[in-house]
Amino acid sequence: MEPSKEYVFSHKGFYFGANIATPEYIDSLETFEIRDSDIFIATYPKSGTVWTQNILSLIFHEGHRNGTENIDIMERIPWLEYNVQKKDYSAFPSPRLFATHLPYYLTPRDLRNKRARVIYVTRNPKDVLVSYFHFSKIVATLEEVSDFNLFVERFLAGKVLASSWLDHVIGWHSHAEDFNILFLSYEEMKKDLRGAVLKICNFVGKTLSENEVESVVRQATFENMRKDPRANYENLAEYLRGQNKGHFLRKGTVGDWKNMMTVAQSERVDEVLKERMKTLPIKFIWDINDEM
Ligand code: PPS
Repeated sequence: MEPSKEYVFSHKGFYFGANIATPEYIDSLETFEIRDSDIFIATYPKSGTVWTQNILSLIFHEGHRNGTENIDIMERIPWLEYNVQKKDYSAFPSPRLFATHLPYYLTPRDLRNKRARVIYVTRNPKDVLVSYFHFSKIVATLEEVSDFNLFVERFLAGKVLASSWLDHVIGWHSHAEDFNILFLSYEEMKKDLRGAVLKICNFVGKTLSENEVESVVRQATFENMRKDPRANYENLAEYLRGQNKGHFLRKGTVGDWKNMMTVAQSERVDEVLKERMKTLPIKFIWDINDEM
């Protein structure tokens, strides 16, 4: 039941990727120097991180929007907690953009003092679980659990990289007042991408022309992101188990869990998550036809 130490280590109550972070580096982030203009995307894995990274990159980088610059979004929006990417962030021009899967309590102290901005994206946990299961098969830095039933139990027990989905989401929501934060959901982005792009622009204080907004929305659709090598992760071949195992941008839908979970598995997820989920100020969307 415990995740393999080959893939994760536990630090301060949270599972980190063994080959991509170290406890010392995580601890050093407490005093990471924050600029008021910094923008962080915070998520539990598989909730729409790269999608939101792509949107922010398109909003801020004209060269991405008009196709004149060929810079990977991981370069533009690095992962805060991964040493492998550690760069001299003090030399980055403002506004600096970061992504993170950190739980709220391990983020830089000044972020928890309402400095900078955070966009926190949630996705319904059944789709997260299914997406995570498939992702574990294609990424070499994650432990592959081929038995889906076992993966369901691992996920529900928080025995995966980034630990418990519920703790992550409840943690960020119940400490919202410590942060300057915008909450978004994967499902609302899916239902109204333009609306989500405008919400983000408004939150980060960026005014785009009508044409620029259209361009961001067009390039942030699943179909177009899948074709964009700057955004589809497929140039990260070194992290993949095998090119034919699947795509990072896999399905990009709401409700795909229904194609994977049995009724019993779905009920098991409900049973474990339901009570505490009721404490969240979120209406979860389980199917694309559900009303927001
Ligand atoms: S990660 O590894 O934690 O950074 O993964 P993350 O980016 O959070 O989530 C990956 C899922 O997001 C889907 N995705 C999209 N859906 C809709 N539209 C767009 N543009 C888009 N971009 C990424 C991606 O396909 C993964 O979901 P699944 O369900 O596996 O397809």
